[in-house]
Amino acid sequence: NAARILADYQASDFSISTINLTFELSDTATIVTNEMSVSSTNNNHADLVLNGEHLTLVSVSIDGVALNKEHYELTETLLTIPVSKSDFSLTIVTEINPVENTALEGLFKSGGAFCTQCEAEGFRRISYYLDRPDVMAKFTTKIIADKVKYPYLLSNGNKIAQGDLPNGMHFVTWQDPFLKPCYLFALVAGDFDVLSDSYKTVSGRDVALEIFVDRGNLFKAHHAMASLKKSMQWDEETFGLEYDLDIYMIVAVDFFNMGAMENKGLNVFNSKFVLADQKTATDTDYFNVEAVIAHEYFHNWTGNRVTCRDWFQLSLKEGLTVFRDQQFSADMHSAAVTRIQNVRVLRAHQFAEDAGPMAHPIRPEKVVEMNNFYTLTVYEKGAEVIRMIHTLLGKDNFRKGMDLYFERFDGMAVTCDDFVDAMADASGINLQQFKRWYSQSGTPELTVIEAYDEIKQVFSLTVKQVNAPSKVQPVKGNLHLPIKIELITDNGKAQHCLALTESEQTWQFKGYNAKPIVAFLSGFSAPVKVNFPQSNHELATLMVDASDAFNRWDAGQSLLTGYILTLVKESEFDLTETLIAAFAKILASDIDPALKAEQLTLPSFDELIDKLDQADPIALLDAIQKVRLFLAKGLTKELSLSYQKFQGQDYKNDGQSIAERALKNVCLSYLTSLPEYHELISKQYESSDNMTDTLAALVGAAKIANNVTDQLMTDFEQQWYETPLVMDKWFSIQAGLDSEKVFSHLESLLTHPLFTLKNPNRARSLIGAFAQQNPRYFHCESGKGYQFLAQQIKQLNDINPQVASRLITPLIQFERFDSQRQKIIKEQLLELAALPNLSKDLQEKLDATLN
Ligand code: BAL
Ligand code: ZN
Repeated sequence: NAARILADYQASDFSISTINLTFELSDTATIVTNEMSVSSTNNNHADLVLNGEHLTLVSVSIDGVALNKEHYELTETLLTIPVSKSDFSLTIVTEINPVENTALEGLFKSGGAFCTQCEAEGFRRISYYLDRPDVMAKFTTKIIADKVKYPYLLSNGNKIAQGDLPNGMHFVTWQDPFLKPCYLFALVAGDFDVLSDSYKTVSGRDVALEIFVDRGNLFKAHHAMASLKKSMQWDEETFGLEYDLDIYMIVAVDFFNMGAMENKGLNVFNSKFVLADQKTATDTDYFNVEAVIAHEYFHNWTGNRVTCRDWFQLSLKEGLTVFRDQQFSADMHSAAVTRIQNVRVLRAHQFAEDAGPMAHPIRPEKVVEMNNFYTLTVYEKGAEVIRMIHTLLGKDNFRKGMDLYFERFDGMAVTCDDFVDAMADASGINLQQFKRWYSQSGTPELTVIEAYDEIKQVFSLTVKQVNAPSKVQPVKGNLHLPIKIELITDNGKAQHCLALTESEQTWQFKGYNAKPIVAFLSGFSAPVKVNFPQSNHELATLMVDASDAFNRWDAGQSLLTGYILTLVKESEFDLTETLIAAFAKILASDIDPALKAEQLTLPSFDELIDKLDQADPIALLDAIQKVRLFLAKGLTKELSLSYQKFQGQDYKNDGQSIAERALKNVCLSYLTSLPEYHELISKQYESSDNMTDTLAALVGAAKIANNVTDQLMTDFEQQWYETPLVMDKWFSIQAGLDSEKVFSHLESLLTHPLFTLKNPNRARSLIGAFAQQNPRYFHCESGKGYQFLAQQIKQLNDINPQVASRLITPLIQFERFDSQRQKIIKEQLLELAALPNLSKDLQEKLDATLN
């Protein structure tokens, strides 16, 4: 399990110009014939060393001459071939077993269909190859399979041949005209319903659009299709980027480790991010389908046309593409609400990752298992870094930078430095210091100090930055970051964008005849933690007066956070009416109901635990619950009015209706924390005509955990037994049961006929949901919650190491909790570390945590 190091990068000694693949598909013995044109790129006379794992080698030949076993060396992961020519044709035949491939990397079966996942290093489970993103070839793929079972045979690019074969077989041949690395290869074979449409690009080319779904699900693909067309148009309008093939295909599968995959011309999607209809998908599901469709589509330029030189550069395509999908969502919906939701994810989860044992810069420097680096840091913090470039350069310069990036690097595999250099060169703005964001891990902490000189009428703002050293990076430099602020007085408001580059800087603002109130970090202009003690009065003013919606929301969150954290320390502390008054004002205002819903939502357990040192999680949960009850009691009338106003309306799928449902369901969750309102839960459940309202009622039911809960769960199960994505919701809600009974439920759910660890969505829906959404029982003092998770990870280690490695996150971040809990978790981690067949995915994380 040797680590790979960024600094060791070397270009390949060989290039592959074309690769012709033939797949003879069979469940347990698929034959892959791989003919490559190989050339030496230098005069090193090196051996050709190909990656390959879980393969049975059938034959190797060079220029048509078969090699004997003595002519090459074979290990579990490499095929080494000494070569004497500089240009040759290499043919390798391998046999693979898709059915046994429960890791879901390479070629595997999802339900009845064959499909592939090659990023990051899955192609080596299909054939021996130079499995690295900087080796780019022209792919031709012939697929042979049973015609009845697999009427659709798909791969990248354009269909160039098809026909029938003896014995009920048929074939299709595809050719991708674009050079690509093997991680973008895809193959799908199955029987589907197809939703077909088309898109005329801005230059007038017709592109066929096809979405493949399980038979019977066609009516659930329309939202995905509409999202695809919006994405294509948005990328033309925003970045001048047009689609480049004649066909764009999306296939939805139920067994998938990731959300989706941007294979050239043939995206493979987790069905969770394709299928949506009123009855089965929530408003959040609709939003996510659109965002993921957009994300994968945007990769066609940022990822496929320009790809990564090596996997350390993953954020080159992921940070940039997340930024692009966030901007798209902001344009399609409320920009403010979209931004707030991005920030919540960052604060609740990315900050924890960046403070934990697996902390890494957005461009990691050392990797054992690449799959461990598809992280919130590379994706979400990576997107924040791109956003800061956007802020520092401005929209127009950013666009110039993008244009220059494509002009320089189209068709190439490049680095994060290449991207930043294009941005700097196009704008004339120096980004040398800014590049530290790519090499330093950890969340910077800013401290803000105000001073007001009444006589000179000058207001000063001092900002200090601390980039705390970590084990891996004992010395960190100052970062360059944009700080947007607004100064608010009775006379008006002024916005500024400050560039912080030093450890401490002071800015002076003249002509203030009173101390202004500062709205700091407008739009969350940098991914930092802020230490800026503002009075409750100031926060209450900002909640209403700040121009920026993020600032208004954030002020409310700070006010709530202050109360909750005080209650953790002093459980007898009396909450004040300030809080009630501030939230009553919000409820009575006429702002966007979706924004209101965000303002009324308490900071999450994960956001708050980040602000405490070695906390007792139960004390924190009790404090959150006290504030929730205090607000519910103090605002019963207002909450009830808002609830009634929007309850019982017929379902509509427009922005206003979605916003109203969001607000209504936040009101429901407050109200049902009071016993006299419990009846709302079954009433809403019975009358609901959409999944958002049904699910909100069920979440409420899981909180009250009584016999109504059981009735509703049984009813829901009977209704949705045949619909996997809805049953995932059913498993999740039960994992969130707010009662000691959750442990017996979990045990029986593990033996439910529909439960299987082999399906990642299902595994996450029960085990992930318990660990992430039921903190009270996950962290219960006995350690039962931790033991449950560790037991499941043990099994997943053999079945699907990627899923196991993702689920272990809350355990490896154990240093956030009190010493007793740390001790129990550590015991579990040590047991896992002693597993005989520990995957390198888990090994890497356990090594980082325990050493
Ligand atoms: N490239 C892996 C899936 C995604 O980020 O789109
Ligand atoms: Zn991506």
